[in-house]
Amino acid sequence: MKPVKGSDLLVAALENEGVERIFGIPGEENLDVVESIRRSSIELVLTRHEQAAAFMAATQGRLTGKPGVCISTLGPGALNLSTGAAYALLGAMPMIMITGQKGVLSSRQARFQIVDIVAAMRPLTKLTRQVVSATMIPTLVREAFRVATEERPGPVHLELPEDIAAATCDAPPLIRPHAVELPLANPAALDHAAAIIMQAKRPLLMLGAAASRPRSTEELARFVLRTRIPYFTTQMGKGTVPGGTELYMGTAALSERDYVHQAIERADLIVTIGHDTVEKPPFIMGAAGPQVIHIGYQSATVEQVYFPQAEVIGELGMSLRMLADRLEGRLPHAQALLPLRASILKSIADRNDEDRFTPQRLVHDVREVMPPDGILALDNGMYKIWFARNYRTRMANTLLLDNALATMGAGLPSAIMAALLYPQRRIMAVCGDGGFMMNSQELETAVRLRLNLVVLVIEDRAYGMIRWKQAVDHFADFGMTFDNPDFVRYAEAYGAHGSRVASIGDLKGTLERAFQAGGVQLVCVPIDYAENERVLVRELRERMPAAPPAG
Ligand SMILES: Cc1ncc(C[n+]2csc(CCOP(=O)(O)OP(=O)(O)O)c2C)c(N)n1
Ligand SMILES: [Mg+2]
Repeated sequence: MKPVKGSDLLVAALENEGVERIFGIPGEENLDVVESIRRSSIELVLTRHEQAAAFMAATQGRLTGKPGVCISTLGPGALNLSTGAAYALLGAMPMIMITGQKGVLSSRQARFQIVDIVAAMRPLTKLTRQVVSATMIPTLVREAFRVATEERPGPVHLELPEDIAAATCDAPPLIRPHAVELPLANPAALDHAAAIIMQAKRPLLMLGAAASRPRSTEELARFVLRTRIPYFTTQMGKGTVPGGTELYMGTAALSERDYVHQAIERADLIVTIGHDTVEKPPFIMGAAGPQVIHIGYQSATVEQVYFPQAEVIGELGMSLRMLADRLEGRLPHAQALLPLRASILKSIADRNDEDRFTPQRLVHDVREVMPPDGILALDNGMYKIWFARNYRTRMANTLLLDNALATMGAGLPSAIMAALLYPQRRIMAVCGDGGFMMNSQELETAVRLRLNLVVLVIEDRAYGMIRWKQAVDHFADFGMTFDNPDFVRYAEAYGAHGSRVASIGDLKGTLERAFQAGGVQLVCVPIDYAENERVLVRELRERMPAAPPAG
């Protein structure tokens, strides 16, 4: 048998898993792996910060269901992956992180740069392992991909010390991946849920984060269309019912009081599909009702605000088909809450055509330049609530937002990933001036990769979201404002194109021209956040909770 090097085995095992790209920044401990990548079919995508590499890899997992892979050096580089690990863990995105380490068989540099990364990754991953022999690499890589992909998906970390990467061994066989079908829901659970749903007088469906998994969206939409029960979505469940727009009641971007809660408050039964309680609660369950049925890949975690009375657990798509078989044509009250739809959607869209830089107008104009399959990748800031609430989606995963870790800095890297995966689709990153600057160096990556990408930077010269919360809680306006670079010249310095929107009437045209011109285009737009207070505080406070329904 021909001896093979550990790093070659690693890369062969990654190719065996169908990996096409690895994102990251190598260090000297990864140089064997870099050399093995050079001689492989895998592309090494260099980033300008490891955090961005992890956001990209996680987003690949989110969009395709197949783990994205990122790589870093030991200590400092590996620690820079940690926010990305948490992003993937909370967001249920399959991802593999490979980090280097000093040799483990001898110690010629004492403790220089050594941090116990396997331990640091423990609370941030589903699995974290040090590779201690080259022979084990095929097994560990297959296991890493199995664990990362399995419901609930998430990040896995492998640490490859440099001497193990350089060591040779008799080539152990690679383990071929195979498809694993998930178990279907138990017929008794389906019968029980069907009985409850048939008795409901005012049922409502809710589509949650797990409904956005690429594997489940088709059957899920069919379930909605067959039962014809109106639905709302969580922030991360948007777009999961293509063709079901006439049953869409809204998105729960706030936990209570928003217009969509008019329907939620009146419902006597909410059937949640794929809800993951990492999301900010879309509604607050209370002792008085409504009843909740949880349908998911996994049973519901019990929370103070979420404790479903019945559950249907199993592969979502097929389980929903079997449930629809029991329900179709037997739901006389399915549409009881539908009459509320028009007024809810009208209230949400209120003032979206005013000639001011309001968040509503911004969302409206962005929607107009995005085709149905265009992807928006949001960073975290005040505008996220407005996009979650007001941006209408027709397809799953066309509004990528993070309502789980809710970290700043992921908007641009996740948009870069989407642009790499779908070069034919329109991709836009939407960032605040705070969040954009947390990973703005990745403009260089986007330009180097020759991507077509629009980056919309919303400028209020402040950490607007926190400033708003400060005001809502009656604190003094303090400590939240800053100055910005000239974003147009900043973009140009990277070799990107920059433009500034001077009047709201120019926003749509500027975005349209940016897409048509191609390349990396930064568009800077001011915002008037006075609407936060007017709508999200005063207007919604005045909206009385629904009176208890008669009968
Ligand atoms: C990494 C990280 N740091 C801090 C926060 C807390 N935080 C949430 S939103 C926000 C302000 C965002 O400012 P900006 O990106 O300018 O958006 P804006 O709200 O002003 O539109 C902050 C500081 C966070 N979510 N993530
Ligand atoms: Mg800001």
